[in-house]
Amino acid sequence: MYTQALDLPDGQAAPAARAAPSDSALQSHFDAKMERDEKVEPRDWMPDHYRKTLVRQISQHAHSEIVGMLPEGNWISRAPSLKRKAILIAKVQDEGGHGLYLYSAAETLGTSRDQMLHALHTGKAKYSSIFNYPTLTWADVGVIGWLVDGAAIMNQIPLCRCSYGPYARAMVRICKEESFHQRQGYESLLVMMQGTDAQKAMVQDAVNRWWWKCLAMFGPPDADSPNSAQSQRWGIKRISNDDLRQSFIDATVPQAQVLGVTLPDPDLKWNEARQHYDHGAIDWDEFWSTVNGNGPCNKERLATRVAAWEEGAWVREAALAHARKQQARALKEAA
Ligand code: FAQ
Repeated sequence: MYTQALDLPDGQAAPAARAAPSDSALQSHFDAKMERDEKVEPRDWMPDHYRKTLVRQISQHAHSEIVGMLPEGNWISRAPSLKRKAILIAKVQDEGGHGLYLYSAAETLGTSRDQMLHALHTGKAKYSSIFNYPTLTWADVGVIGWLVDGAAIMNQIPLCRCSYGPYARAMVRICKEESFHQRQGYESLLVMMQGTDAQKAMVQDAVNRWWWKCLAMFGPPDADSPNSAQSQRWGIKRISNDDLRQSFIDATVPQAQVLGVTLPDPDLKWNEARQHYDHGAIDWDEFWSTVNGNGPCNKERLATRVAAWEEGAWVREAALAHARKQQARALKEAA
């Protein structure tokens, strides 16, 4: 019978403490696995730096999903119809679910959810720059779906092939849902663009405000991206920040044409030789200022998350008390 028990047939002594594989043997085993492009699973040995990089990226990603609920959440009570309200509630709820899968994936690396949330609430952890901008009109909700979710999908499809199994598997489901989010945003803009001049102007204004911020979402240029090279060697990131940004621009320009909006970049032009669109310069000073806490909504976003955590304390306490009662009852019944 198959067993994982450690007992041995009678009379057979346990082998004298088998020598633990040396760090260099473990490293070679890990390197060979990377070479074969195999998945790393939670119980596998991994270098500390690989583990730390994953915890950093996955927890930042989880925080982005949770903080990302806020800009659109502001519009749930103001959605223009019951249909749009139902869609928006479902979308915001999906983002919350993505955060939870991602916290779970990060927990498999030995960092607790409390530790990750503490880092977020004390301003030590990063989350995507994009969620520090305000949603001024209803058109912003459509543009977030079209452009922010569109950029997120472009960045996240390659993460379905990430070398770390739990992250890769979480991303498969997340990408399916993000793809619905992108389409609903685009569809709501298509409807607005068939409306009044004021509605069309509202969409154009939202595109003007979000376009450059979405390009910055992909992270700094490759030459200024300290983590990219190692993350690509480890198969965590499969495609570089600049290449993903370029793919996003190339995919989005024709969509903007169908929609009938202008992307706010006078230097955006098809380059026949490169077979890509050239584009203007991104304001990286503004990006870093936002990443470092000085964007228009950083303080508001963090304060909202901290308040939600504090106001939810009674729910966590009640759930724990209930679990303890159930455990005590089960023990009593078993006695
Ligand atoms: N914002 O060396 P790199 C979504 C930081 S989810 C803030 O290039 P890396 C769904 C970076 O952390 C959106 N910080 O870093 C949704 C690093 O700092 P650190 C989030 C940024 O990790 C839609 C430093 O700059 N998606 O939208 C940003 O190799 C609608 C140097 O950069 C993910 O998190 C930024 N934009 O590449 C929800 C995807 N970019 O940590 C609601 C997973 C860079 O060394 C509504 N993450 N930084 O202190 C990734 O793919 C990568 O982590 C990158 C950055 C590409 C974001």
